[in-house]
Amino acid sequence: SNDELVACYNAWATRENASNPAAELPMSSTEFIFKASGIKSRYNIDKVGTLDIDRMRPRVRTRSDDEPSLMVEIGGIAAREALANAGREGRDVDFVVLAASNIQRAYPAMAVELQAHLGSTQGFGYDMNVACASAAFGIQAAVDAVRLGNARCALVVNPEITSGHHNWRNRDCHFIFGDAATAVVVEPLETSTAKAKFEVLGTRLKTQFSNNIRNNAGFLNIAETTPRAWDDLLFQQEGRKVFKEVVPMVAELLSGHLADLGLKPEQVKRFWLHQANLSMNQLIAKRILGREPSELEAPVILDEYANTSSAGCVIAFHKHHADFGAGDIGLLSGFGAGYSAGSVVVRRV
Ligand code: CO8
Repeated sequence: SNDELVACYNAWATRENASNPAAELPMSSTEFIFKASGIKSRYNIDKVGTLDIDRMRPRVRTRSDDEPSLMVEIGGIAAREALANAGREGRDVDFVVLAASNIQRAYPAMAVELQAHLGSTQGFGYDMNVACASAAFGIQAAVDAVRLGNARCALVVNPEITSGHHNWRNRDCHFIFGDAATAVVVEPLETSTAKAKFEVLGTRLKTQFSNNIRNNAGFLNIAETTPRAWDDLLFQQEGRKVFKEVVPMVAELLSGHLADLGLKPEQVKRFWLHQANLSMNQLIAKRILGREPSELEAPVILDEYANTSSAGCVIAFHKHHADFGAGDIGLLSGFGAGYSAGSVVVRRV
């Protein structure tokens, strides 16, 4: 909860200030967090380590090379649930895209490990990192592969262990992220055995370079001539600038995509938007619709989950699609670092 997180941060900041009064670290507050972001709580892969003021990061057990990786383990749980909903099993999968904000290791690809973990012996897999837009980018790759006949049962998995690359000692953003994993199955409509089918009417992606969300961790760190500070290897952002620049970019992308598909915004029953900030989501939906969105039109899951990076829009879809009837149209969108943004327009079959 916000209270637990704030208590931990404030205890740490108080101790730092006592040992170095010049530090003047400001205190965090539960009220600010909810007012500025709409977040009330988040899930965390290891709450104990994250709330330990001597550590303030999760404890992830170092696994042997023979054990499933953590990303594969949590991605596998989401994948199995998605496959069950689609009436499929792991062995049916012939394309795995593992798309997330940070990948646990360089190689072998996590997607290839996941493919084996699920019992698939056919096809191929690869990893992809497009930050918070990773789900939308992964879905486009899956849709294209299925459309071209390169895959018959594609799986897009987003294991987002954001707690491992987050700076829990930065008061301005320590509350933003949560951990989660999501998965989506993409197949040709004719052969799909899913109970609830959604036809993909179109996908559209956009990127535009910005340094306002950045993480400098990478394979060249060890070779760099000037070692980087520990917090330079974690998530960092200019939150205000992100807010101001990403809202118009995403609203324009989504409006343009709908127009090119011959759809009016009012024909869209639901916008499953990336869950980063409540007012950001409301503003994007308002720009597209030309009025305030209702809670049903742009559902929010961020209060419980916080920003789970690419998983957020898929969680919103997962929790808010059961009331769709045949012909109802929805739009899923992820956006974030890069900048990057994606739009996936679907119709319930
Ligand atoms: N408690 C109390 N006060 C605070 C706190 C706090 N915790 N934090 C800041 N304040 C204070 C500030 O000091 C400031 O005080 P003053 O006015 O006196 O200077 C005041 O509150 C306002 O601060 P801000 O201007 O920073 O506050 P905002 O209203 O802008 O809200 C947000 C901050 C919530 C961060 C907001 O700007 C926001 O949500 N922006 C959009 C961010 C966003 O969408 N980022 C996307 C990143 S995610 C992504 O792309 C994927 C990356 C990979 C994910 C993996 C992560 C580990």
